[in-house]
Amino acid sequence: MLKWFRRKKEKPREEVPSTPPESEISKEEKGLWQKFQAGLSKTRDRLKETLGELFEIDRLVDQAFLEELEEILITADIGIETVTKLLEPSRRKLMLGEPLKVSELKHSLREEVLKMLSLEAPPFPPEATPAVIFFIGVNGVGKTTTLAKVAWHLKGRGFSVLAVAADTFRAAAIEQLETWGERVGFEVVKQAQGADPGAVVYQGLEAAKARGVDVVLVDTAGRLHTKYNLMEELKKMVRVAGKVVPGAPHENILVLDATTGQNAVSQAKLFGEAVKLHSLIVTKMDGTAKGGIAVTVAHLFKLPIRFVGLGEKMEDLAPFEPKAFVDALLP
Ligand SMILES: Nc1nc2c(ncn2[C@@H]2O[C@H](COP(=O)(O)OP(=O)(O)O)[C@@H](O)[C@H]2O)c(=O)[nH]1
Ligand SMILES: [Mg+2]
Repeated sequence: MLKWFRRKKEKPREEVPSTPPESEISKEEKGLWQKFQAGLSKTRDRLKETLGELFEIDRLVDQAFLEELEEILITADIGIETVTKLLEPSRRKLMLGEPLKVSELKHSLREEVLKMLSLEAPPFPPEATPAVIFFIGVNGVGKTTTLAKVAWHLKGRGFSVLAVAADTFRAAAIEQLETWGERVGFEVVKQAQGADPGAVVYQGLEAAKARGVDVVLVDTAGRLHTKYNLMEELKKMVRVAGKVVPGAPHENILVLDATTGQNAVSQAKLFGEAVKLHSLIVTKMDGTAKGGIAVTVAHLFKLPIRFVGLGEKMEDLAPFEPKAFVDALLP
């Protein structure tokens, strides 16, 4: 189990077997690992194709080699600033005139990526009852789908879940969440299309408190993140949540679509200016060769990645593990 997974309240001793059956854990973990690997295959293949030749012979690295490597990493959508940081130890060695072999550089690169991704993360779901989690991001990144996947994941871990349909712009958005609610098995608190999202949040959190629900997942609108209104509305929803449940929202998750590449950086910046962001979920990792964006945003904004989306079904969500990610990308 991941370090940041919060356990559902301990059951009385006698009810729990002293250790969970070994085979079950490894089977589950194996499945996720395979999914992770498969999802990242496009990014990995792209890197392999471009890095393969460069890394083929374990020769001494020179300036030209570093420059070429830099360019390749940038095309995998790791931003320039991040690439510079990743290659810093290697560049320093070269500048000092110390010999650096390709194998050493590879090792150093892996270590640096791992360092960037290994950010301390508080438990998930947050330790509050109800724990209130907002899903934030521009239209189409996968907020609603991801919310449903997270609901499924949390239910599997024994948490009760309620969803709030606070994207009230389109009737279809509310219906989409309801359909997921029926499929996965969670209640959706909603109002009519066009209703004040703050009012829906209020109603949803009151319902969650009354029912003793463990986790509330709030779906938000993502229409044009450059529009002032959306950001003001988001701020209002955050304020309302804090009034109903002290300390809420406990986690604001920015949902990013991996296929959008560098644009994800400006999305993180804009949303981060409006509300405090706590973590990331990167979706559509299954369909892109630009999985490197995850590294860039996590590094630039110091946001831990909770999960990655690897498809459209509810089980297509994998908890993010830096080591598994690095292994999958730079085997
Ligand atoms: N391939 C793939 N598609 C995804 C993933 N996550 C979401 N989608 C799809 O992206 C589209 C937009 O998702 P939606 O949840 O409606 O986005 P929202 O506007 O941010 O709420 C839908 O067709 C989803 O099925 C993912 O991880 N992989
Ligand atoms: Mg949506």
